[in-house]
Parts: sequence; structure tokens; C-alpha cells
Amino acid sequence: SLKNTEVPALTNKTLELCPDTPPQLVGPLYVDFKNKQTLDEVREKVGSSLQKGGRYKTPDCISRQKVAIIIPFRNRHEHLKHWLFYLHPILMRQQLDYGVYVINQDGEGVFNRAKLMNTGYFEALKEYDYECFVFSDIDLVPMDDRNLYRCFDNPRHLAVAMDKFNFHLPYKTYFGGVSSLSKSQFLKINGFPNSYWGWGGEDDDIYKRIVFHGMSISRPDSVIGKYRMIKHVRDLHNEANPHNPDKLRKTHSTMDKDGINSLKYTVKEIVKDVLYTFISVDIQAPP
Ligand code: UDH
Ligand code: NGS
Repeated sequence: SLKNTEVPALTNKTLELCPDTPPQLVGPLYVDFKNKQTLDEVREKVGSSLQKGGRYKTPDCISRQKVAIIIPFRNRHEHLKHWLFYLHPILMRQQLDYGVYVINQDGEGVFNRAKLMNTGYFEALKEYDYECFVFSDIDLVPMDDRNLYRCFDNPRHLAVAMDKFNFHLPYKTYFGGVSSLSKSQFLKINGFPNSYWGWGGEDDDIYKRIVFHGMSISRPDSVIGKYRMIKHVRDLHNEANPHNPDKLRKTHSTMDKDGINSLKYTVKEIVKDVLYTFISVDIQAPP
């Protein structure tokens, strides 16, 4: 019997597990960043089927995975608007049960992409029993909706064919841009390093952690794995750090003590927009 606060199912048909290949996918997508729409217009266009905080659960079937999308962020609101406009409809067609978490680095200190992604993992799990984590840069939009934002038998690299690299991998072990790891894959590698301040190397460190823990990299092919990057200038307080390549040489001996087991941060604010959950965090950046 239903309690008076519960909503009865719309049909008396019980839901089945979603098919392995989502039926509404269209394949190649047209992507450009010319439109000048406001965030309100994006909310109107794609927000109506979302729950507060950028949460969605397909009504068609029981999703195969609960997926948290984690975005490291600071001062890229223009990019966020494009990302939300393109990604929500794609993720809906992929029949996911997902939430979008924008992890905003509070303050003007040196940026730290990997530490923000660790923070996002931890914060998302406080909200829901996520099983899969997709880590995405804010400036990358897939050009094919068959590139599934979910987890696979091995950690997955999704951004394999970016326009800025002429739709090729820049090098074989590249793991930057967009990736996905299941909860158990993430914990196996002790999450990501917290110690890469500024630009460069943290994605290579993650690659090494995966290989050193006996896993391999899963990837879509270079047609399905095409991406457009929103062009931008170098951000302030994210200069290439000349110490990061030295760190990378020591990954093997540091990875089991620098990671999710040593993560320290404080939450400053959580704002729930209809399109995303925005979490501002103090990650104790050097000035
Ligand atoms: N990010 C921010 N804010 C920042 C820095 C980084 O949100 O201030 C996030 C964002 O999600 C971004 C990701 O971290 O997509 C990666 O940072 P990045 O875009 O700086 O890295 P990328 O390698 O560019 O793409 C480096 C500067 C290239 C300048 C090229 C000029 N033509
Ligand atoms: C490598 C960096 C990676 C980076 C990649 C692509 O050299 O973090 O270039 O950079 N590794 C180190 O610095 C150790 S890009 O062409 O996008 O600017 O992702």
C-alpha cells in the first residue's frame, strides 16, 4: 500500500533493466560554441526533466549504473553554460541515473585539478550511492552520444580524439580531459594525487597509478571518441609547475600515501541549481 506521500508509478508495468545500448542515441553530433544564450535559457531548454542539483534518472528503465559527473572548476561560467547545454540531453539519452557536481576551488590560490576531483568523489558519495565517477574538464563536449558516460571493466579514457590534437591521442598514455572510474577502480588506486599544484602531470600520474595496480585503459574508438574543446587562454594561478614532472617520477612510491586516504579540505558552500550542484571548497592551496 502507498503512503500518502508516495507517488504511484505512472503505469502498472514494472520497469526492466535498461538495454546495454541505449535506443535513443543518434551518433555524431553537431557542436559549436557560437551561441550566446544565457544560463536561464539553458535552464528553460534542458532543465524541465531534471531534479534539483542537476540530478536525473531515466523513467524508461532501471539504469545500469549510478553515475556522478565531477567537474573541477574555477571561473569558467561561460564554459559551464555550453557544457550543460550539450551534456544534459546526451546523458539523458544514455538512460543514466546521474548527478552533475561542479567542484569550485575557493580563493585565488594555485589551482589543483586532481585534488578537486578527489573532493568531488567524496562529496558526491555523501549524497547518493554512486557506483561510477566520470571526471570531466569543463571545456570538453563529446561529438558523438555513443561515447557512454559510464564505467567499464577497466578505468576508461573518454577524450581520445580532441579537435585540438587533430582528433588523435597526443601520446599513447594520455589520460587527460575526460575519464571514468568505478568506485572500486578508484579506491584500488587510492584515488588521485593531491600534490599536483598548477598545470601538468596529474593526468599522467593517474595513468601510472592505474597501470601500477594491474589494470589497463579502456577507450572508445577515435570516431566515437571525438571532442570539441572550447578555446581559451591560460587561466591565472594555473601556470605549468616545474616540480610536477619530478613528482611523476616518484608516483610508484607515493601513490599509496598521497590520495583519497590523505585528502583534506573544507566545504565553504553548496548551491543547488536545477542544472548542477555547485560545491565551493577550500583545498588549502599555496598562495
Ligand atoms: N580549470 C578551471 N579553472 C581554472 C583552471 C582549470 O575551471 O582556472 C579546470 C577546467 O575544468 C579545465 C580543467 O581544469 O577544463 C583543465 O585546465 P586547463 O583547461 O587549463 O588545461 P588545458 O590543458 O589548458 O586544457 C592549459 C592552458 C592552455 C592555454 C592554451 C592557449 N591557446
Ligand atoms: C603533458 C602533460 C599532461 C598534459 C599533456 C597535454 O606534457 O599533464 O601534456 O597537454 N604532462 C606533464 O606535464 C608531465 S596539452 O597539450 O593539453 O597542453 O595533459
